[in-house]
Amino acid sequence: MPEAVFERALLPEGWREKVRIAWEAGRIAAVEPDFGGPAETRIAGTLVPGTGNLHSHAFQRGFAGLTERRGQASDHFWTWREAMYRFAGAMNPQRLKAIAALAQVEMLESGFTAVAEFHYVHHQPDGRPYDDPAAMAVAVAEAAAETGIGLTLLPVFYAHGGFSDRPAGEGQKRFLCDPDLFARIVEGAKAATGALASGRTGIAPHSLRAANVAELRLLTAAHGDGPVHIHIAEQTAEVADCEAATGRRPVDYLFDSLDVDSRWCLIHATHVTAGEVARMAASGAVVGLCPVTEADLGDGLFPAVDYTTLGGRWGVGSDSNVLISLPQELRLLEQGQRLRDRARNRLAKPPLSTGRTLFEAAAAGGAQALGLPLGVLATGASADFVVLDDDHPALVGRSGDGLLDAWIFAAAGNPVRDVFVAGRQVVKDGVHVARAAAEAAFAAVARELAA
Ligand code: NGQ
Ligand code: ZN
Repeated sequence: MPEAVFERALLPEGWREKVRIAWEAGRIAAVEPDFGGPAETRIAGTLVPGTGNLHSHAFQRGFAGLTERRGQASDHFWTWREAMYRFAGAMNPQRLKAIAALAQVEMLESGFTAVAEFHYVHHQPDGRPYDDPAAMAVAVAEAAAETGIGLTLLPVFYAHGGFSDRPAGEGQKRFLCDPDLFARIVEGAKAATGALASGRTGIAPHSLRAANVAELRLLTAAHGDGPVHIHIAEQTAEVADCEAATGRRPVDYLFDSLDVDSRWCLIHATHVTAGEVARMAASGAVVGLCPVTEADLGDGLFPAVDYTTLGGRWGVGSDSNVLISLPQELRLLEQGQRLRDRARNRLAKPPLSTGRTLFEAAAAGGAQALGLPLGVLATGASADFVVLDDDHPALVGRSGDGLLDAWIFAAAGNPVRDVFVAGRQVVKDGVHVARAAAEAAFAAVARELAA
């Protein structure tokens, strides 16, 4: 059985030293702090659990930075979406695999050990399914097999262009499914993730705009286990459309229509009333916050102080992958609340520091949202390890919670040194073992798309 003694580790009970961890078949078999015996492998640095990235559209990594010009008097989410649709039109399985692999390499190097891929570009450019209707989903799983990242694959159900079953637009035809075609894509995704060391399949009705309540009921019943993710209340226009169509705001409408429980992950949930905040917090669902993308797209600020005060669960996602970084997501989440409130340490739960509070909440919420046993260093959990180099200039001289604070709030470089997923080392000395190959494949696609 492989084992290692880590100099220091964040266990469920807190910081411990000389922690022996043994693992078997990808799962932690034993955790023993204050280990005094001999050890073949001693790993210096500070061990923390792997965090699940609960929301990604991998292909969007390929157009990061391409929408930073104002094309008209007012630029906003919906104009960005038009540009994003044009980019999506150029995807095929081979390009998607290359882009997803680089995105996953960057996720792993930043401290994420698994990703929930909210996957909706299913069909050929003219809207016809590929011979294997799951070909695009399989491409994401093939990237994960190469990078070693844990993968919760979430095939997206997309049927309408807006509330009241408005017809889908031209730019959306690659996304569209009826429930039968969708079920075939889910089957393909299950086969592909079943072959991974850390894999899972769930479902993702895209939004209340793209899936109606009857479809939501059908899908959640037909795919009776595994995570259910949905985009909700990200933009004020979406809230207004929902109110016009249903008489209710999106989160209230969802909760009035379905039994929203811990299977659910509500992506963004930016525009919510106090009543909606309380309903979400009481439900056991995870709110999927994507602060880097939400800032980039001008979405608005989630009321995280109110929500966490009520015990609401949350995690973070890199979403548009405009910039992939676990610490940046956590930092921006906290900083948004500080800017609004003109106060500091808004999300801390003393005596824990802000960094520790953020890190542990995102690790727990990410694991729940992905439906994978990560985010904790305990027997039975996935052997997902992130080792911080505490000799790095950003961390040197810090200890305990101070290491997490320095990593999240004050590190210019990247102090993540080693990363293991399901017991397999994928990042060594800060660099993914397949980075060179992933960069080369990505560069070929990026040049092709720019030509
Ligand atoms: C998406 N992304 O599906 O990629 C969405 C935009 C939509 C973000 N919201 C499209 N970040 O919501 O209709
Ligand atoms: Zn999204």
